[in-house]
Amino acid sequence: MDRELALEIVRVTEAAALASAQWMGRGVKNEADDAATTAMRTMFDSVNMQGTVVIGEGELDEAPMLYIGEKLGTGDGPEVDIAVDPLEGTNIVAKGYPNAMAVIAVGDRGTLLHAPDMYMEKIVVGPEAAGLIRLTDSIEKTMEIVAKMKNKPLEDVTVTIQERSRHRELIERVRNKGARVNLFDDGDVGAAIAAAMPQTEYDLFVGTGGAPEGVITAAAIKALGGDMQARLLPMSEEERKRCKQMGIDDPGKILSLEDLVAGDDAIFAATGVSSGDLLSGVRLLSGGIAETDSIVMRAKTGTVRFIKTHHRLDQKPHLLMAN
Ligand code: VTB
Ligand code: MG
Ligand code: MG
Repeated sequence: MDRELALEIVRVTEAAALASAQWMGRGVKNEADDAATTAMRTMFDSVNMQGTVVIGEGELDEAPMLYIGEKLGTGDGPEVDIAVDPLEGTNIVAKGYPNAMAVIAVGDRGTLLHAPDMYMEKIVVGPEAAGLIRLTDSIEKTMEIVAKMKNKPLEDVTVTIQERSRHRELIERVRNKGARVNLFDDGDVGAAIAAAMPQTEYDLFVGTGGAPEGVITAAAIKALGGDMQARLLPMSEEERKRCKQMGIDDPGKILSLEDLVAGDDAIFAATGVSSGDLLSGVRLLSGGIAETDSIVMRAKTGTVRFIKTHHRLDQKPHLLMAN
């Protein structure tokens, strides 16, 4: 993959974020998702690559664009796998809540796990505790490891968990151990990455969320030098069959960061739609100017860029499909 590809990919997440932000707080999620997906699909056409969607909006028969197997890019340039979530947090945007982003992960052909759309257990830490965490360890043991490696008392350790009834016991155990809990409603990609970044006050991410989101998250964790383990959670015979179809023979396997994203290179890009732990959302300023905050990182070099961009919306009419 060329260095330039990372910056090209940010233009794509920016376009998706700008388009979906028009739908912020309007109470309708499909329109917000469609706007993000259409803008992302349109922008991909100009990117110099031979891309194939491995994680997208669904199968060919259920999604009109960004479906699994769809070819993206100019047809020139590197052969890459693409994982997208054009609007990570559709409910969030509909309700006007924080933490929504447009996200993309790119890897060399064959490096991204073809994760089916089902639940996945995940644990994520930053570089300090890399190589030391196990999904199968108790949460108490994991917190002790993180506290020691980050050189802080256990009561200062902050654990990020999605607020769901399935996490009730987990949350209780973190509190009983004396650590702090950072709950969020939706959007576990941003929440998990924030827990692995040195610039935030969060130390550990645990819980069950989407499997596609897990693979996208892993690309970022690789670039940050953090660590992640995961396990698919098929809940039915149909979901187990789906794993087999996607080439996953043992769905119960503990997946390492390398299993999720193989090799030494991957690109992750995200643009905030509504403000969250990782990024600020799209600001619609006066005079037809919009400002976006994005993050783009590349595993090969470990470079992390925060990009603030001013957009003249009157000169980008193709991105404004909302009204
Ligand atoms: C998860 C999480 C996502 O939706 O998939 C979640 O990975 C779905 O969980 O970030 P529930 O079924 O409990 O709602 C998100 O939060 C948003 O897509
Ligand atoms: Mg989505
Ligand atoms: Mg999502």
